[in-house]
Amino acid sequence: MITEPAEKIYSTEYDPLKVEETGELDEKHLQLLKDMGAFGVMNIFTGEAKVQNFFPYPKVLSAEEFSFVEMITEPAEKIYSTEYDPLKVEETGELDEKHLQLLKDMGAFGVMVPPEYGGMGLNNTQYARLGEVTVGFDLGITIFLGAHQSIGYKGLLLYGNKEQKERYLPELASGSKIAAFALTEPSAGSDASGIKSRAVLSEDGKTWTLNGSKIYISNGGIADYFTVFAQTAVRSSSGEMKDKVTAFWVPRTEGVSNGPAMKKMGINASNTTEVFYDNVKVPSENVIGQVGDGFKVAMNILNNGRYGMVCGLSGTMRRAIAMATAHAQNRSQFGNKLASFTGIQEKIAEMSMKHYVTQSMAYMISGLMDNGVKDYHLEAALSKIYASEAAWYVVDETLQIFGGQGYMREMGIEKMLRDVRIFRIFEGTNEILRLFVALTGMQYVGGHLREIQRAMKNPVGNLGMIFNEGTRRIKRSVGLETPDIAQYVHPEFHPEAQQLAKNILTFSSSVEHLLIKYTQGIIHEQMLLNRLSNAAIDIYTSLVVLSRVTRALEKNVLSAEIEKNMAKVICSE
Ligand code: MYA
Repeated sequence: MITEPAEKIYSTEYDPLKVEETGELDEKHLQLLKDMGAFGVMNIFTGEAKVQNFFPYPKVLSAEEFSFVEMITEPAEKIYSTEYDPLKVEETGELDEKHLQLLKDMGAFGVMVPPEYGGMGLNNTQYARLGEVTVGFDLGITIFLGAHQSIGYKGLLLYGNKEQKERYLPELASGSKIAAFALTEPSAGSDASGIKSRAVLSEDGKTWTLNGSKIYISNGGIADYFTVFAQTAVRSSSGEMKDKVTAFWVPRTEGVSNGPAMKKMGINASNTTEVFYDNVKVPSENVIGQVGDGFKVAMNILNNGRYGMVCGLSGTMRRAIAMATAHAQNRSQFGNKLASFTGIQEKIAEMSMKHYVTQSMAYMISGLMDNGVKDYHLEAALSKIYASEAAWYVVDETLQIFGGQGYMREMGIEKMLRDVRIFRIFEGTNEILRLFVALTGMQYVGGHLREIQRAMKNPVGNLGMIFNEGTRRIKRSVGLETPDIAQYVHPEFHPEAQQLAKNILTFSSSVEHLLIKYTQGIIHEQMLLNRLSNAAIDIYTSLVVLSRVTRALEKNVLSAEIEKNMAKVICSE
């Protein structure tokens, strides 16, 4: 439904060579993309919510796909629920041979690698399900596996050429070789483009010499291969040389070394070190993507990794809620089970709603990705922020429900709390991601406003556009132009859909108002940007939940009534 119009447009009327020459998309095609909702959640910034992007809620797995995942997750659940001791692994800081082998045997190192390269070839929705089921047991192991495949060799999967894939993916998918993602540097954390590592090409163009150091690298001490980002001199179109980031696939070879395992607050089953590159020779065929395109390569790997985190955190919350619920049903105080006290019931309800939202976000993104949507970076960032804060809340409340017992190490909840804390920091701190969401959305609106400004310079030629925009604004100012969300939503939720439509308009008016008031200076107004971002999260949350609950009610699934109650509260909150 989403990709069909795009295919039609691009296969019949679009001339890529012409667009390449002019260097920009013409008005008509830009508008077509907007109309088909290609800008996803970005549209809430202009008040033109392309709700059809989020409805119907993405198809769940087919029976065959589902049973395949169950077949894989069953041994994992068995292994981790019976024989695995996360506290012991945490103490030693590494997985024992037996458990490592079990993970290899079940194919856990190549979950999304296509079968022709030796992997399991799961689609994104299957991956989401697998992550959800397996991750709850030990987030440290998740980071070990995630740093390897979610970001470590993801560059090869997304941008690698045939030779690179054929040569490296099989050994990575089997787990006989381990990968790591090396972006962060001592002076470049959130400011990813500020990296100082440098690679210089030899005169014959065959070899790069790489120098620099990276910090906080997951799998840094055990990886056989690194996706490394370094500055390189690139000739710009005007002929001058400029520094641009390039991504390299670097084997552990002469000149590569690492520091000792860093002592961390949590995720101790994963290895984190500094990594040093000292005159490392990297063959030119090991560039990932194009020379100079490394920043985009990094960002797209991270967009992809952020979605994996949302799936994993959903699994963590699920496990915590199961523990809290079981405890509340068993533990008596003042002559009654904890579960009978409304104060405890309220806690578990709040935890369950946060889990419901997170899980809905995970499957919304995986569904969009499986449907071929490429632009999901805002959705991934919004969901990562939400999921990491929700998981912190849920695990903390679980510990609270367990009381003194929860504070003791042997329960494993304090470990979960320590483990989950990092998710608000890595793969983009929530602070930087909030700014990223607000600024990216505003850039989109800014472009829109600039188009109108341009049109005003030639009012006669652009009369249609100016008239349409004028009409839209007048209608909006008297409340006539609200996005028709209700048409997609189950009748039980029409009031919530109407409220959401109004919220989207209020939001987009605020965005426009701020842009007109501050113009480019808006980038320095972090307090305002944070508020916009929080509003965007709330709007997106409601959209996703309305979509999921509509499906639940239409299909009358077993949990429909509970989902309805949760969705009512989530939307009103
Ligand atoms: S790895 C380290 C993580 N580090 C980060 O995440 C760094 C955070 N910083 C940034 O993301 C960037 O520096 C920011 C932009 C956002 C601040 N998608 O001028 P710009 C484009 C697509 O804004 P800057 C770790 O933690 C942008 O449009 N494009 O750039 C390990 C522009 O394009 P153009 C993007 O101000 C954790 C250009 O780039 C994006 O310098 C281990 C420049 O933009 C984007 N997102 O900074 C975890 N951003 O030029 C293990 C920007 O065309 C995994 N752009 O206009 C666990 C997983 C669990 C899995 C479980 C399941 C099993």
